[in-house]
Amino acid sequence: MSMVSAQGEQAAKAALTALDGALSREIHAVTDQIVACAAGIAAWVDYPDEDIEAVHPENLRPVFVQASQKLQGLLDRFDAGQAVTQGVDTVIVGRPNVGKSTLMNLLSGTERSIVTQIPGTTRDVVEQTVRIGNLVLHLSDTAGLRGTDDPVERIGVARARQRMERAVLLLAVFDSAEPLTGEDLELLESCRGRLALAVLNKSDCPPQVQPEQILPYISQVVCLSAQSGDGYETLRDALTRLLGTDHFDPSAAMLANARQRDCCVRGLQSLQEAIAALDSGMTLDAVNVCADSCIDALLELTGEKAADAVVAEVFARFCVGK
Ligand SMILES: Nc1nc2c(ncn2[C@@H]2O[C@H](COP(=O)(O)OP(=O)(O)OP(=O)(O)O)[C@@H](O)[C@H]2O)c(=O)[nH]1
Ligand SMILES: [Mg+2]
Repeated sequence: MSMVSAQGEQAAKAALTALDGALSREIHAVTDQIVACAAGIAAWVDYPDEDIEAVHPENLRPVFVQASQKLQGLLDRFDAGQAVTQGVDTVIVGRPNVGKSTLMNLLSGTERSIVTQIPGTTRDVVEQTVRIGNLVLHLSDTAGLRGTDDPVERIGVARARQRMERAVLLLAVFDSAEPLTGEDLELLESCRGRLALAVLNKSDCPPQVQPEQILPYISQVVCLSAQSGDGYETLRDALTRLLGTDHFDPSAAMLANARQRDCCVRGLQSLQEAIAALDSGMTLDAVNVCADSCIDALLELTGEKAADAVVAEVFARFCVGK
């Protein structure tokens, strides 16, 4: 299914890799280590009379820690992989006339949005999927954010705010040829804590805004002229850094979908519980319960121990014979 819905060549490669088994190799490597620990503990605990090698918690801890790091790495890469294969829901926001639609047109390489020097030009949300570097962005160009009495524009502004709420990535545009306004500061406030990139547009004009004014709110700031395209590469590089796709390696092991991600999250949680159990001096029995649930989650991930729910979902989503 990932192959079918893959967008772009990187995406196709990433989807192929998932089928190719890089992921399964990585998960097996982790699983094998945890299984070895669990078996060692079980044998030692269950057969006290036999001559079985003692299990020392200090030997288990580094194995669990290393396994957690591997799973965490997979989870981090999943987010970058999503940006490459599925695309990122992105909204272009800013007060009227800062150049949002000009930016939309630059990124899409077409005259997708209407551009005029009249503030309040864009009202409807204009959508376009674009490719920037190895990223796919689902862009929405929106009405300029401001209070207005114009009933049509008000609807546009309300739609812009809605889009902003649900977007994954915000491209916050500012007119660097004018000092920041109250509307700009309001926007900056609402970008706090969000995945956001600030574009100081109109860099072809003498600057009235410095990146330092933006940085307390948004950590990535790019100076650009949407009109001339100057600064496009800087924007592209900042975006790939922000979304973690700058060193994205399509041949590396990658979780392919939300179900696999969920298994990985559960596996990681169980490992963290196992480490906490070790650290608080709980019995090895307790540690083994955590190790077992980690193994279950990872086997479910690779499909070796498909829970009934998974089987049901597979039959529900794919055209396979029962
Ligand atoms: N000098 C200069 N002018 C620009 C640049 N980008 C946009 N403009 C001009 O700024 C004006 C507004 O551009 P738009 O792209 O329509 O701005 P907007 O943010 O979409 O405006 P609304 O839709 O009204 O919210 C137009 O006259 C553009 O030609 C730039 O990089 N440099
Ligand atoms: Mg516009």
